[in-house]
This record gives sequence, C-alpha cells and structure tokens, in this order.
Amino acid sequence: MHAKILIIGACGQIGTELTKQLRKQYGTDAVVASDVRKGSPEFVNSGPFEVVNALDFNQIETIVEQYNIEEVYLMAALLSATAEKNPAFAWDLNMNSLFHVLNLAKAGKIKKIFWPSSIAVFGPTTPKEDTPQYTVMEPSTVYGISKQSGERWCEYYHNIFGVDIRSIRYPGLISWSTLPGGGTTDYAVDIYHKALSDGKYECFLSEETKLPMMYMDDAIRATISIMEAPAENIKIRSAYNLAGISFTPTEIATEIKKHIPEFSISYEPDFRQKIADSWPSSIDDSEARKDWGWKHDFDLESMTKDMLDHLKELEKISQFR
Ligand code: AKB
Repeated sequence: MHAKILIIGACGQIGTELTKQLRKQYGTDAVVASDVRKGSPEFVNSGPFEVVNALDFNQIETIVEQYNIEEVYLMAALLSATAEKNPAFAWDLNMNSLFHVLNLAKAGKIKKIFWPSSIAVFGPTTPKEDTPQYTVMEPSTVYGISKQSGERWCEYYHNIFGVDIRSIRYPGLISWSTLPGGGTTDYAVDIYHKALSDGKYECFLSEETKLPMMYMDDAIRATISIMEAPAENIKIRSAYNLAGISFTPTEIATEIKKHIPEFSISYEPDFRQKIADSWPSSIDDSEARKDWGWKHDFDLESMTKDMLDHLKELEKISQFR
C-alpha cells in the first residue's frame, strides 16, 4: 500500500488532474483531496475530500493526523496575474501555506512534500533562451518573488532540518479538462476553447511573445516522477527547471488553423504582457533529465490535436446532458 497523500488546492488546474492520476496509481482511498471550498459534486464524491484552508495550520494538522498522511502536495497558490492585483494576499497565501507544510515535516508529522515553483522565479535580467538551472534570478512580479523566496526556504528546511521536499519550476500548463486561473500563460488554454466556440481569439499577449509551456499530461508525469524518485537522486532541493514546448501566440494559432482553417487571431496586449516579457522564452532542464530521468512527450502538434479532440468530445457530451 502506498503512503497516504494529502493534496491541498485539489480543485485547481493542476490539483484536479493530479488527484485523478494519483488515485489511479495508488488507489482512491490513498489520496485525500482538499481545497478551501468544495469543487464540483462529481469531484468531491470521487474519493475522500475535505475543506481545508491552506492558511490554517491547525486545519492541515488535523487532517494529517486524522488520515495518517505521509505525503503532502501543496498546490494552493495565487498565480502571476491575480497576484499583481492582490500582492499582500498573494504573499500571505504563497508563503504561509508553504511554512505550514514545512513545519509539519520539520516536526516529523509528514515525510515528503511536493511544492510547485514556476518559471516566474526568473526575471528581466535572466538569459532568455535555454535559461539554465543556475543563473541570474531577479523576479519582477509578486508571484515570482514569492516562488523565489519559497525555493530558498525549501532548500533551507532540507539542509538544516532534513525535510524531504521536492519541487519543479512549472512552465505554462495546458489542459483540456480544467481551466487555469489567473496566470499569464492562460491564453494558451483559452485559445483552444475560443477556436472551437467562436472561430476567433483576441490574445492578451503580443504575437511574438515566446514562453515555455507544457501539456498537463507531461506536467503530472513530472510531478509524480520527482516524488517517486529515490531521495538520493534529488540533488536540487530548491526547484528543478522543467521544459516541454516553447511557442508564440502566432505559432499556436498556425497549428490550430491546421484543424480549424477559418480560425483567426487578433492581439490586444494588456498588463500581462509586461509579466510575460520578464520571463524566459525557453528552458534548459538538463539537471532534471540527468537526476531523475525527466523526458517530455508532447510537442505543439500532438498537444493541439489532443486538446481539440478532447474539447470536441466534451462539447458532444454536454449536448446530450
Ligand atoms: C502563470 O502564468 O502565472 C503560471 C506560471 C507560469 O507559473 N502559469
């Protein structure tokens, strides 16, 4: 039997998919999903679910004790665009939820933690292409500052208290089943929905803004593989660079047009352009490949086909409901 797992922030874009996959691999009862509010009845009834506020240490501790939790995936966070609008709350949520979980591990109440970092740890002074694992990091967003600080604290708790924490710097994540919320890379999900519903899309980033992205299937596989890797293989205890695909809005639109020839895109950059401009265009993830055998599967072509096939299928199902 696998160790009992708690996912905090299970109703979000990554949390939903992670819950499904972990339950598939380790059994429904091995994975307790939690979020600050209940998700869809379908999700809440699919296995153990608890309402947990990631900012409430006592609530987390109670659930950990009640279910004999050994591993925590802390997915609750405010993403880049939303964080710029609520800096104080973003800092509070992104940092204090991490401290709660780190302190539970320090006290010996849990054995292993997954905490997501992001390409947002990099900033305008970072080399843009093939951004290395170790480089200049001067994040210019609230979200990036919180992720950069979080990385340092993860490393500190590992070095000083022996906490087994594992983390990756997610690029923009694209999935058909759950919508993202409040990120700068969200356009790469919206574009598929709008291509099918309206045949056109107005993009909030400019046409040549190239950003690192990844299909959700790959991201979930990376998350579970870093957690399953032997502890001695995890040499980096801040967070690993992780790469999938890099593309511009023009390139994704061109790929969509192969399936929907009448699709058109227009550009109306907003405040998110500045955030995107501060991030890398592509990532060098050779450390992850070397240490725990990371390899991505999906490219822009296979991801676009899979996204559109699934979204069309969902559309058909909703017509019969
Ligand atoms: C965002 O856009 O804020 C996130 C991220 C890159 O971490 N998707």
